[in-house]
Amino acid sequence: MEETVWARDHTEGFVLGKITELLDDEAEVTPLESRYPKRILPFSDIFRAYVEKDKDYDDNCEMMFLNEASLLHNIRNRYYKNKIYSYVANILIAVNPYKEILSLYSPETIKSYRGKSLGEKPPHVFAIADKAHRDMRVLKQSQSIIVSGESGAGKTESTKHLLKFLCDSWGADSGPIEQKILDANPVLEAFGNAKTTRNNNSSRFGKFIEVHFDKNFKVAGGHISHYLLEKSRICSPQGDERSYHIFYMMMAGAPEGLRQQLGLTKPDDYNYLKSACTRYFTTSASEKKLSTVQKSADQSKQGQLRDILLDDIEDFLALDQALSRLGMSDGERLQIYVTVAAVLHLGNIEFEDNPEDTRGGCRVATSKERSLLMAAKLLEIDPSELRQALVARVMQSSRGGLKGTVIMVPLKIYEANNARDALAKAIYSNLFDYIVNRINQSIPFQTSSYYIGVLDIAGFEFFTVNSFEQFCINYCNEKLQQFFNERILKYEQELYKREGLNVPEITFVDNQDCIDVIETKNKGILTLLDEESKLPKPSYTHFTEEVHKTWSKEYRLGLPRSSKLKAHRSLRDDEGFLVRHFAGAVCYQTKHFIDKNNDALHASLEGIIQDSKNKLIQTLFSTSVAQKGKLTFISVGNKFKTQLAELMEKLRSNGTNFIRCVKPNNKMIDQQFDGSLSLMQLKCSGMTTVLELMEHGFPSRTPFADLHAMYKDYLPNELKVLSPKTFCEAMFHSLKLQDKDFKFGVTRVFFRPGKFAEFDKIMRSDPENLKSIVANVKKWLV
Ligand code: AD9
Ligand code: MG
Repeated sequence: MEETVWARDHTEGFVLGKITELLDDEAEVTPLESRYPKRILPFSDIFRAYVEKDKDYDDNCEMMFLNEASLLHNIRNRYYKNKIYSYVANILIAVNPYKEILSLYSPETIKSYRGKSLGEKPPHVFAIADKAHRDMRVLKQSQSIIVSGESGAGKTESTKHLLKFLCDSWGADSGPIEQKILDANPVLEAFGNAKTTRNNNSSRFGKFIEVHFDKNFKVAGGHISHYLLEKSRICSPQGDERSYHIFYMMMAGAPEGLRQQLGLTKPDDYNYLKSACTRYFTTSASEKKLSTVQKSADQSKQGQLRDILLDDIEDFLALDQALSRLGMSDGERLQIYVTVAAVLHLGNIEFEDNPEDTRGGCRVATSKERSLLMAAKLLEIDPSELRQALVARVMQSSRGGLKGTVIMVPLKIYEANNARDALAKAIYSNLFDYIVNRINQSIPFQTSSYYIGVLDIAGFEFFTVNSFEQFCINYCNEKLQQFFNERILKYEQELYKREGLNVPEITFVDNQDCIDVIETKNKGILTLLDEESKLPKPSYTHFTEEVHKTWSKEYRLGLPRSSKLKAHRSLRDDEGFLVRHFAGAVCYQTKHFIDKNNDALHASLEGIIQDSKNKLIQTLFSTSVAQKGKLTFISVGNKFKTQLAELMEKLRSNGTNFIRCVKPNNKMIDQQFDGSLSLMQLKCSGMTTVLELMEHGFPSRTPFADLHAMYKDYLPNELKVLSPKTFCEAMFHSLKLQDKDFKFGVTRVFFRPGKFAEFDKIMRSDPENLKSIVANVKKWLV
């Protein structure tokens, strides 16, 4: 009755308490701290606790009891000691400290991790990078490092540290390849990152960065694949968020002459930036100084001040230099800036009803002529053609005698707005593709033996309203979760079998059925969406009905929840669907699925943009497939599905390392660990399931040879010559370790939770103790 336990708590995750009354299938727990109320909990919310004052563990598997409560406790405990990293076996958990931790990433630290086995030094991203390189050398196999976590959890920062470690440690002697790999980051961030409410530097695209190595395992080149740039942000960033950094950086940091040439004034003057938060715009040196002073001000205001840290002026200079080092000439850089500015001027073109048009068409608002002229000038297209293409579209007539002839259909104001936005999105996203391509060209590899690929892609997402972007990202996370299950859970159980250990099987939920609902060839949601888009009159309600009709018997698919419906009255049953993902159920609103799934511009716009005299614009649209008058459709979902399949194939043929990033609070401040928020993330990332598996299994394992190498120096010469396996048998026998605490497999020793630490402690204990152990070994051998 008096045993201390962890009891579930809504805010802390778990609190320590005593069981004060046992009921049928519940118990009453009285927390140790009186500020928490007594509670009655089912046994599934109560876990055994073993808390040693101030003790924390590098590897969560070393703990006595492996459960979600002790995991959370260890991570929290370490976080407050600035130990943000820990392991669950070979998986690294990284908690975002939201502050700089002294010398955590210094050149000395980098050096100290080079060539060290996992576990020899405190947990670190560097240890994972070093392991990946070692595995690549020893196993002669390319490696992946999968960095996951929700927005703001620290994926991109971890990725940068991994790349820095790899480039610093094995940078090529011959040229500045590694500098280019590192230069790619500020460029990608300028064009693909934005301030959101969750992260001031949020990546709005996914990436897989490959560092290639030659036959001597030195850096030989790099390659970046990118996924799903968020396009809606270009035209309509929400409330307190910003559009992509580059817009503000140019406005703040570009030389006066360039700004005049591009007609750039201040963010508030542009429709695409207006509604967003623009207060980081600093124009003068004195304002800049002010923000520098504020940087070092009161730490408690760190969250707000961090905003000011986004220093657009300095960032622009850094970007320009990075682009230049990546081999882009003055002319090419200018063309890039021109294109960015053109997007903003396009956004300022507004429309008004055209009283002269009897068919209800619109025209460019007279007051916005200047924006039209500026956009056309920068894009080097004919302004009257641009005007025409924005307010009307060409179509092939399907009527009687006119069938097949091309006709002009005037657009209503909202349609013209959509056409303008579609053009702006196409220009910007093609520019992003182009920049990634140019980076890839500048870090080519002639000889690549193997590579280490780092995946930095958004984790599972669910918001109040979820649309096509969330659908794609959650689909991706289903696939990654399946891969994680395969690699970690299945592999672990297969290892026990192979090594002949009798460990009970643990069941985990296979999510193949959920993936099927989304991607099955003929009737998956992605196919249904494409089919809808190809209809003469696509409609999201019809698409939604089709989804329900096709999948209504499948557990993974459901109607949107009624509670959600009430919160968003506009959402009717037939306007959305719910998917039961591995990490929870998400309602998707299908209203914009069809637009968001189509990457094609309407033919008139496509035509004029292809006629541009501007070399860069020509390149951006050189691969277009539009034919005059024909409805075109380029499926975003299908492209992503193909990209994802390629990525999964790479991941499956590589060795794998996982880094799970955790965001400790939503305020983006240091020294605050929100228990239930962090626990949720540990659950979503599969960490609690792994621990459950380990609880019944043997989480620490070491090959006989490694144990022998580790401890032989503690032994007298005559025992050093023992074969690794005999050595281990002799040691374990002499130490009188209990049989249930370890198992001998075919190639290695397996330890029950917490027992490896015990073994290590004895081996490294005082010499007198060791002497008696050695004497025992000798006796056993005789
Ligand atoms: V998103 O899905 O792109 O929105 P990420 O990439 O997971 O997200 P990011 O790496 O951008 O998050 O981290 C967010 C912020 O947390 C950074 O801008 C830093 O201010 C802070 N951070 C993250 N990791 C560290 C760290 N190891 N040390 C110090 C950190 N600060
Ligand atoms: Mg990121």
